[in-house]
Amino acid sequence: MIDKKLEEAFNDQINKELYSEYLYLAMKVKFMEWNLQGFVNWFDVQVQEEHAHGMGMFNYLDERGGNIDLRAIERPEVKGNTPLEIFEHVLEHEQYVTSRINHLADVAEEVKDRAALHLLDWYIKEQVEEEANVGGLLATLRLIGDDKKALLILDKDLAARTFVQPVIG
Ligand code: OFO
Repeated sequence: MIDKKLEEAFNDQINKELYSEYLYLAMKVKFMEWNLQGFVNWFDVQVQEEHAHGMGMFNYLDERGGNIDLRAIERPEVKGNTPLEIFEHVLEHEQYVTSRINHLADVAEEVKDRAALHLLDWYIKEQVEEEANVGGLLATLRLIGDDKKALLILDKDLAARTFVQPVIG
């Protein structure tokens, strides 16, 4: 059994994780247009991670006997016309997601659901990693500035990123 208020908060967050998947897919399209294949790969991995985050909560709600309520996914709007501006948007989005995960943990605390808090610890740590990763990339992009050669070297590096199915919880 899961508290109705917490069930609602989980359903809302499933939608936000799937929106993140959709947003990163839209950002990937921008990098496809610029033929920056390493960045395209980076977003491919990000898309899979967001899907895994959403499904982690989907499966958890099911396991706890909650009702899964899938909602419409908003049309993604990519802000920015350069790699730097797009990554500024990525960081802003991840900071927003962190605030929503914290809100979810607040609700779990309010209804004294220790099991949910245990699961949410994983998501809280994951958000620290997400923000650190994106923040690092953003710092590199700021350093690169208008240097196209350096951008292509970074693009090559990003081609090496691989998706590892996370063990959530
Ligand atoms: Fe699911 O971590 Fe990004 O949004």
